[in-house]
Amino acid sequence: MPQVDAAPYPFTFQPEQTALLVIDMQRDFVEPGGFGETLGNDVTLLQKVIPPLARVLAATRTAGMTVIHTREGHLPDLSDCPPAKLNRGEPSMRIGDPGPKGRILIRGEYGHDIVDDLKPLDDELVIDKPGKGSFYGTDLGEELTKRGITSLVVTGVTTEVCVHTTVREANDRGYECLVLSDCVGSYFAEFQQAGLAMISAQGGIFGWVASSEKFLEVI
Ligand code: C5J
Repeated sequence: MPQVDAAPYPFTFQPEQTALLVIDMQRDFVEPGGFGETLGNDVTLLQKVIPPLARVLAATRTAGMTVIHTREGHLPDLSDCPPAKLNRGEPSMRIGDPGPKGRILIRGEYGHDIVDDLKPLDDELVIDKPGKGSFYGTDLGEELTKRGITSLVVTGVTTEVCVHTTVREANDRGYECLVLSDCVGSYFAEFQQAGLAMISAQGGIFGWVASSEKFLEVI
């Protein structure tokens, strides 16, 4: 069985029972004019995730592993967006407002879609989620069960929000999660560091952490 040099100890996995999960690599989070920027963030900080993640994506496809993408966003009538989320943070523009890349965080808009360098293939599953976690309000759990997936290699943005929420949800559902440290990104350096440390602390309380280089060595 392949074994990745990871913290807090090596991560072993069966490639056919493992999926690469690419979380929310949407223009709305990583490019100017989207949701991330409306909350006051420097979105260019997330762009360094794209090259290593593109290498991992290519390698997992070549290895024949399952690849699943997620997108955070809402229906055009906002019926799946709780007022608490809509109003939080006094943003410069709200979810659903028209922005330079279309309506902010709305399904079907240009800004809501995944960046060109990480574009899903036609046969790859794309999960649209209304919340921060990838399991909440989606059929991700059923889709993983259908495919016999028991382990997840987790990538995407942002480390302390959607990546963390998803890893916690997955951990409670019994999945083994490996988070690739250079393939997840935060708008805050201190949250990136603490977010990764929290996953592998206490003997791997939520899962494992390794660099993409260590993962690529074994697939
Ligand atoms: C946020 C996400 N940060 N994908 N979403 O609101 O992490």
